[in-house]
Amino acid sequence: MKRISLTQHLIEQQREHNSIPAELRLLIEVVARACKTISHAVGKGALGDVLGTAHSENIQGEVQKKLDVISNEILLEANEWGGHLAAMASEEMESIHPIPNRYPMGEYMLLFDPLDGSSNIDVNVSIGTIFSVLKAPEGMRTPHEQDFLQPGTRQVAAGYAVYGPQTVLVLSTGNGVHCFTLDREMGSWVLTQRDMKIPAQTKEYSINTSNSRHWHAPVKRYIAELEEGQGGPRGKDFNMRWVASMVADVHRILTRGGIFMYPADTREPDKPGKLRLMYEANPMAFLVEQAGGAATDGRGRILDIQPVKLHQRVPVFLGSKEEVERVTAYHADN
Ligand code: AHM
Ligand code: MG
Repeated sequence: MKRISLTQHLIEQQREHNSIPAELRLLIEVVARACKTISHAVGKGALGDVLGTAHSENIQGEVQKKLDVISNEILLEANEWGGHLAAMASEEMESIHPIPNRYPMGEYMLLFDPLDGSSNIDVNVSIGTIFSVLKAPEGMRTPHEQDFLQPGTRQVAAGYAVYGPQTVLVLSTGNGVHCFTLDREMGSWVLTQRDMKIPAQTKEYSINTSNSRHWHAPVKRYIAELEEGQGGPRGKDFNMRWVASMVADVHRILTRGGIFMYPADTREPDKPGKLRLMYEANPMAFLVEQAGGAATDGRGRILDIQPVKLHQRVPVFLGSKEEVERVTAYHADN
């Protein structure tokens, strides 16, 4: 098999589609390099003294794990000096991180969840990094949070890495979704799947059912129908999978289909769901749509949402198109 590296793939995409300017390619390669470093740190586990909590809280009031903090630092340091970015924003930082003025300022802005699936770190279950790339607004001099508040349709690239049995990087620059596997001996990303596609139909769903008593009626109805299986209105049996790392659940869906849901519920009306729009839902929605799937907040397309704040949360329904459309239609009925 001819091995195609990440660099070669990006250059070829640029030639074919003219969609990846050199600066963007550099940015993606730096993010990929940082993911390699994070993968290495994750892989050391107890031997690297990277497990456990960091005795600090992030902006969402969640206790940070040591690896959350380490991964955030790795991404910041890797991306600061290259000259391709104007600012960064992260799940782990309350405010945006403008590029220090000792470095040249670029035209892109990077958002990330440095280590998604934090509850799985200490138990050796797949975790990952999610990222989203936006362009800085025309004429921007000093970056502010406001400059990041662009709908997901404006993303120029998005991707995630999964640190699992294999370390993979899944990426889109708007011309399909492509998967790279880290060759641990060579230290390089090798293209292992071109054009990932999500089948429109599925028999697999993914939701944290421990919250079921709090769900709103449309979600209760949808899940009840799936659970009824062959004898119910859907006329077929469904299987359920919940890793509790969005990266791993989405990766399964990109590989073999399925629907992933993290709905809003009745508990806290001011907190619509758990996942964050700008660095979790938007990049995943971009990838899922690029792979032929759909992503909504139960009402409309996630990528069309005009963000109002950096750390805002959003209900998420994504994956196989027919299922996402069905649960979204149930919301409209309500
Ligand atoms: P995190 O970014 O703090 O790790 O939280 C996001 C994660 C998602 O990866 C996952 O889908 C979800 O939280 C799991 O939530 P739950 O604890 O309800 O299973
Ligand atoms: Mg996360």
